[in-house]
Amino acid sequence: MANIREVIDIFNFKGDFVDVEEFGSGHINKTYLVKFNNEGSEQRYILQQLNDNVFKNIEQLMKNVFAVTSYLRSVIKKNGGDPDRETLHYIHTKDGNEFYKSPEDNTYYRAYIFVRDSVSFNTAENAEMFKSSGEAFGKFQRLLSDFNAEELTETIPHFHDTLWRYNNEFVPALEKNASGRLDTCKAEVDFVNKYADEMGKLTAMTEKGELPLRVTHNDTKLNNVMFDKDTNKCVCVIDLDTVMPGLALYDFGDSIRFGASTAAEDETDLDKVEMDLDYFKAYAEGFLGEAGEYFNQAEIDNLAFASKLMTLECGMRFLTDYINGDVYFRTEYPEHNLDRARNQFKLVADMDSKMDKMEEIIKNIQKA
Ligand code: ADP
Ligand code: GN1
Ligand code: MG
Repeated sequence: MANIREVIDIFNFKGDFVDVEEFGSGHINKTYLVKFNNEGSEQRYILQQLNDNVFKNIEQLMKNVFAVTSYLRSVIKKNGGDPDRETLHYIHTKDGNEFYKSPEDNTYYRAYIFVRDSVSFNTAENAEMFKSSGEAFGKFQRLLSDFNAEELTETIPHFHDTLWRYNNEFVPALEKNASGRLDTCKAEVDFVNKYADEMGKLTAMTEKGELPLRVTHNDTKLNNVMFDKDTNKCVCVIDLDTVMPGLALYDFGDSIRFGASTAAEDETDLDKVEMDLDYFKAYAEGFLGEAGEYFNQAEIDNLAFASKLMTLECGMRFLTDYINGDVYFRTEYPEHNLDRARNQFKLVADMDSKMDKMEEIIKNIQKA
């Protein structure tokens, strides 16, 4: 890793450097909070070392995020919003580049302004707050509805193609057993195998033209949206690395997976892990209130199923990474990925038992 102070000097931050610390709880990039003093007032920035094991083409990824943020800025401005606060504002390097590649070790860095007076959360404090995140991700999708998807490169191909991940990542991981851990997670592997028949449902419907491809965020967990620190209303959707053509259902489902759970994603007391139907309802109201008018009936009918599928997929990805020896997600201890997988599978089982109720909730929102 390059020296972080030297990296900070590469970017066009304003004022005098004060402090830098590691920040946030993302599983992919390495994030720093950087403080500057600009003529007596504190200016905060976010500096990130990009994960080039996960993102194979950083140049294209940065083109994507710049294309999306500059489009969003112009739409937000046209609608009378505040583009400086409602979308990410990237800081170029002093040489005018969009990112910095360290010649020492080929690591990649980028920077943006810390969204003013905002905070992110790993759990929503109440249903109202979670509803606000539904509005934010629904609005994000609505604002991008006329964005030309052909401008975007797929940063991670097959990102939410659950069956593809099963056949091309999960099954090969079992065969290779690179970490030698397979013996320790037999029950979890059986759990995934039991669901193999359901994994291809949404991709098959997409191929048949029943579900339209849209420009979607694809990583809609609660800590990828910033809330106003005083009002607890969402101000800005962040973490745009996976904005690609996808299904509205992926964005909905992934939010439910993370934010409608009664516990954190890595809670090990599984009795605490459940799908909260009030949170499910609140998010659905927020999301559909903003973007629902664009959705066809097949999309609406699969919102509950997609929540389960995204949870299953994420659990399968954690388990795959555990078996591969923790090479993808950041982990804090050796069994972290296994604990995350168990947690997600508990949630899948709970969603299965609540599927009728979840579908009923969606029907009632549609009727209202
Ligand atoms: P990762 O891909 O690792 O999840 P993120 O882009 O989501 O990285 O950033 C990690 C965390 O850093 C976020 O959850 C959020 O708390 C914080 N963060 C990122 N960008 C900003 C920003 N522009 N303003 C304020 N906080 C930010
Ligand atoms: C990762 O980057 P972050 O922490 O917001 C992952 C998501 C997973 C999520 C699970 C690029 O999201 O797909 O759903 O962890 N992002 C990538 O918490 O793989
Ligand atoms: Mg993130």
